[in-house]
Amino acid sequence: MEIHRFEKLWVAASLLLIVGFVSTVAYGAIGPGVSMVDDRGGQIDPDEVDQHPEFSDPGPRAIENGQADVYVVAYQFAFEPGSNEPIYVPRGTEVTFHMTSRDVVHGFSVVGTNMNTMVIPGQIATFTVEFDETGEYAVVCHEYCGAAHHTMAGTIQVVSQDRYAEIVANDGATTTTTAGDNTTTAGTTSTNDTTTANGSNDIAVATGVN
Ligand SMILES: [Cu+2]
Repeated sequence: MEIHRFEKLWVAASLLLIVGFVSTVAYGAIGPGVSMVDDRGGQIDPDEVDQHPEFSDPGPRAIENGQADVYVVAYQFAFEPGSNEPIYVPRGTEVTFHMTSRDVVHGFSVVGTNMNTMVIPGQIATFTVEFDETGEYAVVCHEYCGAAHHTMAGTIQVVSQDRYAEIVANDGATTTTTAGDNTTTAGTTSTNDTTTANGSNDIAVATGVN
């Protein structure tokens, strides 16, 4: 059977395209570390976000062992914190963001950087970053989430570690869940004794299984 020259050419071209597409996906996964939101951050009942030991009081947590955690809840059409008040993060410290959604799928994209994640109801998305300088970043929702999606935005405020400690202390003064929860390591859930004390242990254990 004779195959026409052009036929061979097109087969070769399409094979080359496929190899090209697979290579870009492989590069994204291995190089810049692009990955799907998985179970590393744990799972959560989207209807019970308000009862979760951390997400019931979202916001920044104190720096421990050179590492800080920040909890953010997304909903139609805001980030909490983020939209009404900035998300404060410390400069020169590893910051792990823990994010979940109360309603539909949202996105969290930090403008001008490669930081972004999908925020999926039921799932806790995490990523760790370090900010070298103080300043402000804009955050936008980059997953269409409803009629006012285009208004869903916020800011990240990078402050000095001293200022950050002040902010966390002031925030903690009005809540009961902040103290003691900070020993949670990034991406895992509270298995420390202190979570038992605040009565939210069911949820902490449920997410810990994952
Ligand atoms: Cu949104």
